[in-house]
Amino acid sequence: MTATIESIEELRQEALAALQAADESGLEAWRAEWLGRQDGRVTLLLRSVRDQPQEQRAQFGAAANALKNTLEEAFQERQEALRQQQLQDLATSGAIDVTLPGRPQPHGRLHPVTQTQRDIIEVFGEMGFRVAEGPEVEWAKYNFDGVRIPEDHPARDMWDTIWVDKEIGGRRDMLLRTHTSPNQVRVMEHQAPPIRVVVPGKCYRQEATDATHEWMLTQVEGLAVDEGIRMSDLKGVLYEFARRMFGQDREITFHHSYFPFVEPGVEMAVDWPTAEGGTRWVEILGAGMVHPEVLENAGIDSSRYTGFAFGIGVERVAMLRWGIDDIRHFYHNDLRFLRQF
Ligand code: YSA
Repeated sequence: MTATIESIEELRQEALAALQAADESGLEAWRAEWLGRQDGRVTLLLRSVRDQPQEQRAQFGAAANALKNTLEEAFQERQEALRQQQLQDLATSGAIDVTLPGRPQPHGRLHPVTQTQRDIIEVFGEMGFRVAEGPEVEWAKYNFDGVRIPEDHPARDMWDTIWVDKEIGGRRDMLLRTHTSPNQVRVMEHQAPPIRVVVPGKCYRQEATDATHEWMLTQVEGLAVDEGIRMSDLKGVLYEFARRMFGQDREITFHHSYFPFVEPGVEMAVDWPTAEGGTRWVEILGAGMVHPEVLENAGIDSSRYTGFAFGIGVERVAMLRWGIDDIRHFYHNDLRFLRQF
């Protein structure tokens, strides 16, 4: 039977009445019957537009489309009304108490070492240092040779290295980086002076752990290379960093130290009040003036440029900030500890 304009109105009434009568389980069947893509009654109606006499086609088509839109909207409304009704029923039957406050969602937070790493980067960022990153699995060429620790040199024993047991190109010289200093070379290979950069990241050493040593540690490497950079620039920058990190009252000391990639080399330590009322020094970083050979290894003219570099131990800084007496707390994943920060 060919539908007429009048029959469209009848269809509308029939469909809406059926929708009102449908419950949760009848809804889908209603949708299939009326709006189904293949043979829904409205779909068939739309398809029959072409069978209409030419002069009625436009009007018929518009009416059929309007019917489709009306039914789609009505369907959405009915679905929502049934959902509300269902909630209402649950509430009145006592199955749920809608007046109870919602359950709070637990919030995560940043790990104290991550917080400290970010704060360190921010302090240096304000002093003009940008951030770079490098790989945790590193080549010996960068971790050692590039910073003047050649093979068989006793300085390789400064850190017990975790090597990757894989031969590449006839050599086994891939390792978990022992420090962030290989990034000095990586940065200088790609950037000409002036350079001001900090490189954060995890490092790994075969360490016996104790209250101040972990086998996985976080460092923030710093490097500045330019014309006329001097030791006093290094001290000024590190003093400013310590003041911003620990406040005015914390005491800082520098003492001489040896690293093959600097000359001269220093370590910086911060005072730690002991239980007996005294203080002791906790070393937080190694630093120095970049050795000219390190500059030359990376293709920088050491007769023109000088630089300073440092490697800060992030866990140690976090310990000093918050008075944490044992580094091992950081990686035990005890929420009672981690929630305090
Ligand atoms: C020195 C001179 C430079 O021009 C640049 C960087 C450096 C630092 C050098 N690469 C280095 O790694 N020195 S270090 O072995 O003395 O470590 C630096 C800092 O990392 C230490 O002061 C300490 O704060 C931290 N650290 C070292 N071993 C650690 C550790 N923190 C926790 N656990 C360990 N096992």
